Amino acid sequence: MTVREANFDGLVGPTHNYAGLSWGNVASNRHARSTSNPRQAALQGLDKMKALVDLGLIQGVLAPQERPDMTTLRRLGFSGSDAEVLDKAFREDPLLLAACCSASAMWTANAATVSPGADTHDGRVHFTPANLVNKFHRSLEHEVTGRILQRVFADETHFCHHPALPAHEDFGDEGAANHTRLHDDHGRGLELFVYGRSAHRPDTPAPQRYPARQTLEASRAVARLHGLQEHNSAFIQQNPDVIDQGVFHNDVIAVGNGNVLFYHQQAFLDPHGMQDEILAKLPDAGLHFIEVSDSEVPVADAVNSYLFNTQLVTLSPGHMALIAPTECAETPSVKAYLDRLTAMSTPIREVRFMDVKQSMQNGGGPACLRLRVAMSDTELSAVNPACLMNDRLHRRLSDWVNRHYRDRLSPNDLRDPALLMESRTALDELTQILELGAVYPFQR
Ligand code: SUG
Repeated sequence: MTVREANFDGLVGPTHNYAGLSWGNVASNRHARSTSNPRQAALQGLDKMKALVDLGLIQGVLAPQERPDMTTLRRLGFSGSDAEVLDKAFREDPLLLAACCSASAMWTANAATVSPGADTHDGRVHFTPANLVNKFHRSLEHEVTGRILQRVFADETHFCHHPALPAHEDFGDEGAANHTRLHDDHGRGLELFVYGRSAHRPDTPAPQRYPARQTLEASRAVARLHGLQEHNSAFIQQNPDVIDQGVFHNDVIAVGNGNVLFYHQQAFLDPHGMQDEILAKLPDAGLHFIEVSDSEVPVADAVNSYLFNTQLVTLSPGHMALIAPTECAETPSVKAYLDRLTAMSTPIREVRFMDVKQSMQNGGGPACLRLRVAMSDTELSAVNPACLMNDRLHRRLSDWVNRHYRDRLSPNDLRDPALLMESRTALDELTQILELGAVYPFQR
C-alpha cells in the first residue's frame, strides 16, 4: 500500500497581528505591537501552498478561526453589544483583547497530533487536537480546530477524532510541533514524541527561563489514544538548555521525514540514546542522522533563521527538498551550511526558499504553518475535496483574501467593530468555498 504525505496549511486569518503573546518565542516578543499586514500574510501562505502543489505534492488548506473571539470575551464578563464588548475589553485589558484576536490557529503544526493508519491499533488515521494550554490565546483554539478537522476528514471508516487532552499544564500538548514520524520503504513507521519536561517525574531536568510547553504525560496520552505500541513509538526529551535559548517547540530545532532526521547537535538531552532507540526500532530504514554542530550553525542562528523549521519533503524516491524561509538565505552561517549540505551524499538534494516573513515575525516558519497527514490513496479520496489545493482554489482564495483582508493592522485596530464584521463576512464566504458547513460560533 502506498502512503503519501499531505500537508495541510493553516490559512492566515484576517486579524493576523503582533501582540507579543508568546513568552519563550523570541520572534513574537521582538515584534510585539508592530503593525502587521494580514493580507500579505495570507497571500504568502497561499503562495507557499501553491509552490508545493507545483512540486507535485498533496496540499490541503485548513480554515482560520473566528476572531475576535466574542464568546470568550463574554465568558470573561464583558457585556453589551459587540461594539461595547470590544471597547470595554480594549480599555480594561488590551492584552486580553489581543489574545482573543490572535490569528494563531494559522500554525497548524500545533493544531493536532496525527498518526497514520499504518501505526494505529485500528488502521484508521487518528487525530488529537492540541490543548495548547501553555498560552491563553492558543488554548482557545482546540474546539473549533477539532470541528474543522472533522469536516475535512469526515469519513469515520478511515478517520478517528479524539477530543483534546484535559486542559491542565500536566498535559500540556502542542501537537505535531513536538512529533515526527520516520519510516522505512515498507511503510513501517516510528513516531517520535519529543517532550520538554515531565510533570510526574520531578527528577527529570527542565528549562529554567522559558516554559516547556509539551509534557511527557501528554505525549504518552496521545500515543495511548492512537493505539501506538512500544515498537512504533519513542519518547525523547528535548534539551532544556535550548528551550531557554528560544526553542519553544522541537520543530524549531529538528525535522524528520522518511529515513532522515535533520537536527541540531543541542536539540536533544541524550542524542546518542535517541539514535540507539531509533536504530533499534527501525532497523531496515537506512537511516540518515544529519546532525548540525554548534560550530557550523550556533543555536541563535538556527532560532533566528528557522533552519530546522523547514519542511523536509520527498520529491521522488531518495530525493528530498528543504522548503526553507528566506531568512535562511540571509543568515551567513546557515546559507554556507545549506550549500555544503546539498553537496553531501544525503537524501537532501535541494533547498527552496519561500517568503513567509509575516508569519516568521510571530515565530512561525514554513513547518509551523503545516499539519502533515500521511494517507493511502483510499484515505485521500475520502478527504473533503474542496479543501485540497490546486490552481483554481489558489486563485479563488487569493481573490477572497484581496477582497476581505486589510493591509495593515495595529494593536489599536483590534477594538474596531468593523474588523469583527469584516472577519465574519470573510469567514462565512470561506466556509462555502471550502464546503465546511457551519463551524464557527457566529454561524450556529
Ligand atoms: O505558539 N506564535 C506561535 C508560533 C507557533 C509556531 N509553531 C511551531 N513552531 N510549530 C506560538 O508561539 C505569537 C502570537 C503573538 O505574539 O501575537 C504566537 O502565538
